[in-house]
Amino acid sequence: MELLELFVRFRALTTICQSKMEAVLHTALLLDKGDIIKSTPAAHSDDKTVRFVNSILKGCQADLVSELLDPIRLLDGKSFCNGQELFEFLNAELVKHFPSKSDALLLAVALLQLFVQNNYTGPAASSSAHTVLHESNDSDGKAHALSVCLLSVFGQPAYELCDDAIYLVMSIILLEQITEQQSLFSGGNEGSGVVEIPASETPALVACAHWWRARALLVQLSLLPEPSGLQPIVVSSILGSVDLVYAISKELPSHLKSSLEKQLGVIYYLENVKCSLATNTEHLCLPSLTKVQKLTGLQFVLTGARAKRTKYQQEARSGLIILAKSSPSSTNIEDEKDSLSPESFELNSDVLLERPIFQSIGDEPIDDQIVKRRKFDGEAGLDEEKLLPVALRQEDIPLDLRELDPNEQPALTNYDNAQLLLRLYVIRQTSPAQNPLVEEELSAILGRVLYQSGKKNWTLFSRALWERSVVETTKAKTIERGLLQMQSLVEEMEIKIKTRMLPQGDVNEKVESNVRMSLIHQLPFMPRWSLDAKLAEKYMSVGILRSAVDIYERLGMLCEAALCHAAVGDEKTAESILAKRIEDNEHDARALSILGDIRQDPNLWLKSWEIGKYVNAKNSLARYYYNPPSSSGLTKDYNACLKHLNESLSLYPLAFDTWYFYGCIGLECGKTDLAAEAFTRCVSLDDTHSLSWSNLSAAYIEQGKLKEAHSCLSKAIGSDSQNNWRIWDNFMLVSMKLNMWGDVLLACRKLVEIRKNKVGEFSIDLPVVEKLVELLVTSDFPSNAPERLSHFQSSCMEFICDILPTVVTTNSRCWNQVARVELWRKRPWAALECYEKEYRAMSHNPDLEFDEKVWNQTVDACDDLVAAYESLGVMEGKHGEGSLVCKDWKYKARSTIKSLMSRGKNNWEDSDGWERLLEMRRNL
Ligand SMILES: *[C@@H]1O[C@H](CO)[C@@H](O)[C@H](O)[C@H]1NC(C)=O
Ligand SMILES: *[C@@H]1O[C@H](CO)[C@@H](O)[C@H](O)[C@H]1NC(C)=O
Ligand SMILES: *[C@@H]1O[C@H](CO)[C@@H](O)[C@H](O)[C@H]1NC(C)=O
Ligand SMILES: *[C@@H]1O[C@H](CO)[C@@H](O)[C@H](O)[C@H]1NC(C)=O
Ligand SMILES: CC(=O)N[C@H]1CO[C@H](CO)[C@@H](O)[C@@H]1O
Ligand SMILES: CC(=O)N[C@H]1CO[C@H](CO)[C@@H](O)[C@@H]1O
Repeated sequence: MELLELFVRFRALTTICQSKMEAVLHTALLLDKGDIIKSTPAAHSDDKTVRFVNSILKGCQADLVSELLDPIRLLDGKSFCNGQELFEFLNAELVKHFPSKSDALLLAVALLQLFVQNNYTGPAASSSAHTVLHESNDSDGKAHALSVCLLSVFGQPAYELCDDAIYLVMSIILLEQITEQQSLFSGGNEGSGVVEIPASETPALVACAHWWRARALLVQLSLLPEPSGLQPIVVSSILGSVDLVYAISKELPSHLKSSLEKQLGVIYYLENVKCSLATNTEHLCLPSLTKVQKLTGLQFVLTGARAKRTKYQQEARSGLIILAKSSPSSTNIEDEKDSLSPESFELNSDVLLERPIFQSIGDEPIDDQIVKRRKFDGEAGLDEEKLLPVALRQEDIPLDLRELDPNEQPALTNYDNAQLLLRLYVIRQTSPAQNPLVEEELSAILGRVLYQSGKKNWTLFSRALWERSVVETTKAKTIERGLLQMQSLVEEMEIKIKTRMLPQGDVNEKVESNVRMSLIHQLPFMPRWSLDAKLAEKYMSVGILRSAVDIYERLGMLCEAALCHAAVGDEKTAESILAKRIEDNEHDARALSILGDIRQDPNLWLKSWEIGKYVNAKNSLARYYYNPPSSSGLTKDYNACLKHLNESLSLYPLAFDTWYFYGCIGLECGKTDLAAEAFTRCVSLDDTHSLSWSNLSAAYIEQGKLKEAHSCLSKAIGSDSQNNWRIWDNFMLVSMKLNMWGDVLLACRKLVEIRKNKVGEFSIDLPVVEKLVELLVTSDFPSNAPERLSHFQSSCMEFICDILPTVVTTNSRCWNQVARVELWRKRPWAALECYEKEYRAMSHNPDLEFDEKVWNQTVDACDDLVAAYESLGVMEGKHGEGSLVCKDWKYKARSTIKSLMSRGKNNWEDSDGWERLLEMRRNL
């Protein structure tokens, strides 16, 4: 009896350990860290799971896949008519052969990693899926073609020339089974796709499977020309809540829990950013980047520096530098796989790399534009919650960073390098293209990643080199060098030659694949063909059509090749390439739609939508009906346009541009509910888009919701780095309707600031100024000013009395307002100056002698001035008791009238104005 009880207890104990052990193993796998397992005593290497996990971590996924799949001869003697058949077969067979979730998960991971190895990082495994799965020799790669079909989404074919697509399909199917989610391959794409992973109810193993599924779907997305379908939504929801981490960490043994939870948190946030980048929702990244930075303790700052760029350059120029330092505690967590460190190599190879030598740091003025772009408020200190915190002055640089040697900055941890690179991608994706200042910032980031002491990490280093050459191609001076670098990197990564630029791992293929796979799920995927495609794009951008087309044709990217021809006006060739493509593959909805774009033929778009639900076909249709070509005989059709956009958005709601267009049309045709909904979606995708905020407010104004409109406009001006005066104008009008005079004043001031250089005194909104002055002068001027002035009073005074006089010239209504405020401030001498200035400006007008209107106005101004002399002259002057504003006011008034009369004598002696001047002189 006792013995039995003991036995039961023991079993319970071991199963708990088993499940904890499993959580540890899978955490190690997610983190790509073998040492975690070694540090866990319960892990016996004879355990099957431990062995499998270890072989994936060592980069032997190809062996593992062969070991598990070779014996079952999955495709032996099988044939399939279409993708669905293949899917159903795999769906049934895989669960039959791998009923245990744990085994299934390991197989899924191995398959995914093998697919990535074969197409993204290399070197390719020696045996192909064809062999491993025992596909019959005469089937002619049918399984691959059908797999590509399955991976295609909404009419966009997945990249056809990728290797072993069936591995990815199998991996995704297994992961869908373990997580018990509806398969995205099953055709019926009902449901929202949103995945919920409550931390307490989801077993760690299942949470890991969700995580790997997100990774697998991101791989799938990287095979498509544009993000589309439910995949982005599924991935964003899996990687959308940190509960994913807690679901796993709750099962970790206590001695490892906090450290592993933190590391999982780091990769979770990194992958969250990667996901936003991949689904074009990059505006949502900043909070996650901030979290990673807090977790790893990275300190960094962008600041000015003097540097010599090449050894031939004599003088140092000012430039930008990133100072960065990893936290000492996170350096310990990360083990460096010493044995795998690449051989050291020379970075200063003349042609390819030149390392800047920094001289002084932090006392260089930073270009105004950078400061402005970052909306840095000019005050001291450092706002850390920015994509790139900027230190304007040396004293703003945190102490730790100020002490760094700029030419020998310490190695950063891999995660810190990765987060810097992700920031680079986010900045690039959210900034206007070809902006030289942005390129400078990007170069500074890349410089920091490339030039650091210590070992180089293959993934990070090759990525940084690649991005650096991409940046070089955007500058006229370095474009050729950039293209050269890109070419040689493409070659190096493609063919395994011994090279100069990239660190080489061990010659052993497995070890090398392992090194190259590290961090692959934390950085945006860069499949082999995308490097070539990028090079082609660059060739195209500098007008080297032939090279670009050659590359695209070699890559089998025929739509892109056609677009190149179309871009240089050779539509005939473009059409014939596309027509041929459609003939060969009638399911290519994207090709059909692009052909439609070239021919402006609605039927092609309709067909594209019909066969593949290709979203851009709907967008093209909408544009077409919004602005039909005159040859079509059609007129603008709002309803058709809205209907097409509605269908496009129902299918793919993450498309910012489409929502924006939808909303603008809604505003245009008076559908304000629709417009409000559309712009609300826009700002939820990018809450820094001031035009969307402004348009959303326009919809609210139409609906009479002024409060809402006002708060939208506050957001709009908060992120209006372009100084769009219309937004400020709207803000002013709405604030006025709500009697929010502080905001009215703010906007009125801003409008003058923005527009004075263009339109001078017309930047002043007179009725508003008059209203503001009215408000001001009806309050009491406090006796002991300036201390007791309210904010509104002092700001309004500053605006009217200090700013306006620098902008107004002849507008007497405006001068009157200034004078009014000066009087209110008990400064009659200053009020008198206003009339003098006004009159001086008027009387300098050369038209005075020909244009009676000008003459009349000048007489008016003279009248005002004379009246002012009369009423203000005798008041107490600025020097206090005993002094006068203008002692000889009578003399001045007379001579003013006299000089005007002498100028008008020739032309205006009989005019009414002349009479008035005589009258004035008599009255003095
Ligand atoms: C397929 O071809 C290879 C070599 O071409 C041959 O070794 C193998 O036996 C063939 N397999 C089948 C099932 O015919
Ligand atoms: C590169 O970084 C990854 C991730 O931390 C690490 O596993 C790998 O060992 C590093 N490689 C080298 C050569 O340092
Ligand atoms: C499309 O129209 C339907 C019916 O009017 C509406 O329910 C739906 O919300 C609209 N979809 C979008 C994305 O606006
Ligand atoms: C100038 O003012 C007089 C009245 O003071 C008026 O009769 C005349 O039309 C005005 N001339 C112009 C061009 O405005
Ligand atoms: C189409 C393509 O670029 N396929 C590549 C996938 O990756 C392997 C290397 O691992 C290349 O050999 C293939 O050419
Ligand atoms: C009222 C308003 O601000 N409408 C704007 C909405 O956005 C479009 C496109 O940017 C502008 O042209 C409209 O003026």
